[in-house]
Amino acid sequence: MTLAELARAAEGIWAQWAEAARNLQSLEELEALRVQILGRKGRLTQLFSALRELPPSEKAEAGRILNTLKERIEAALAEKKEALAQRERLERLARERYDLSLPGKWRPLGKLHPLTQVRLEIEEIFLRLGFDVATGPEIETEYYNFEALNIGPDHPARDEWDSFYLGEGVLLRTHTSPVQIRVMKERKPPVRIICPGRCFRRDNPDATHSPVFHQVELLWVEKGLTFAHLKWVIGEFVRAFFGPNYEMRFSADFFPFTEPSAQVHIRKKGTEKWLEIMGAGMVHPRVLEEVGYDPEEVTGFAFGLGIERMAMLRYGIEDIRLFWQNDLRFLSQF
Ligand code: FA5
Repeated sequence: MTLAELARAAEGIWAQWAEAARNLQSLEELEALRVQILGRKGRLTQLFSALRELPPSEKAEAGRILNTLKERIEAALAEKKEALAQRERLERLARERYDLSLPGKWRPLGKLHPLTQVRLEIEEIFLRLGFDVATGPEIETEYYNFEALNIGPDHPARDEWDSFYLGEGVLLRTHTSPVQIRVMKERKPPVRIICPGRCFRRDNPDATHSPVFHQVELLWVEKGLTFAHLKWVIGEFVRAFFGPNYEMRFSADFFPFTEPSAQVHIRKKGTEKWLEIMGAGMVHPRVLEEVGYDPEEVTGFAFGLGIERMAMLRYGIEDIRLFWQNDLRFLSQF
């Protein structure tokens, strides 16, 4: 081969590259072309082998031609490679594009039952006032549910029709007051507790009565407590729970385990109707004696409020049965 032939062959290779490069569609095709020209048996590689046949005087010039060609082709290859890669990237992005107009998947979010929310809120208010939360069993004995609370055997509340009896002397507790007795028997004064829990009565279900309902009991026993302390605690609680737009009123009531006893009513300022929210009173001396406290030493007060009643007042719910129907249209509003 002569130098002139070699130079022509080199031009032919460039022409082949330029022609093929115009029609390249993919990185695979580009790689195949690279192998054809620069591979171990490629056209340019073979031309480098042909150098040997040239006379020494022409070798330098021939080498320069071939190296220049090799550099041009390599540079052009790299440029083409980048262009093809970019095109493929854009095509893939177009194919995999997210459709932002598609509606999202709706997953319903669980929430606490409104009665649980109200209970937790009541607990929080009393924890801030320095009360502990105590609990007791839902299955009680007549002793804790009635006797220790000064409710004699002939008291109407002991009638079978009011309570669910499970056996002789054993019943579902009708109020949370038995927890008072259990706690006082275990601790020495001062005692400052609240006891939230479920209660059971043979009440016919109607808009304001359910055979299963919840109460929060409060008990504070310490030296020197008076009815004024009771009023202060209840006032603080009503303000914290209902806000400043409600006012409260006490009226006389009777419970065998408190003396004196009171009912607490509240109403929205500017409205007519008072609603009873709890029974309350100073712990009866006989109850204090029953648990081993000295009524000359310490006094105490207690109240029991209905959680359903509080929730109904707060949210304007007219029928207590809504709490138990598990209708999501109702529950999801809270
Ligand atoms: C009691 O149960 C007393 N243990 C409260 C008490 C505690 C007084 C400590 C003094 C000292 P009463 O039966 O009134 O009292 O019930 C208290 C509250 O429980 C009522 O105001 C009412 O909100 C709620 N309640 C009673 N029965 C039902 C019922 N069937 N359904 C829903 N709530 C009820």
